[in-house]
Amino acid sequence: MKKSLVVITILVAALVFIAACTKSTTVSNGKPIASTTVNNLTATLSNSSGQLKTGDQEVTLAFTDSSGKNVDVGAVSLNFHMPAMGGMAAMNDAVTLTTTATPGVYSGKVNISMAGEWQGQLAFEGPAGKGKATFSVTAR
Ligand SMILES: [Cu+2]
Repeated sequence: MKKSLVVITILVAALVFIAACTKSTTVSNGKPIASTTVNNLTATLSNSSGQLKTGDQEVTLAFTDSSGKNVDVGAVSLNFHMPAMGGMAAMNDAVTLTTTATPGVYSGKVNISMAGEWQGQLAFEGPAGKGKATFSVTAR
């Protein structure tokens, strides 16, 4: 009786562990915030809500070809730029991007300093060549 309880406890612990592992390694693209075409690829920015907000947050940036397959683009940079307006200086909030287990899918962290319209300035260089694009996103 005692022994079977221990076995069950270990089994449950193992299942929880597997679930936790699966969750962290599975790339969840969430809901799209914005997407843009770069060369022959589509770059999609997403997060859990599909909405860029102010403050610290995590986003996912994924590159796909016309068939929807993830494409590794090598080194990527994404900066959110807001031009100067009125008495406010231009603002730049760069996204810190890291690769994930899935080539072509990048995990990003950014601190959006204010609500309003931002220009996403995207660039990459690597196995898929060189690409550059800008797209607009409204942070709420
Ligand atoms: Cu601003």
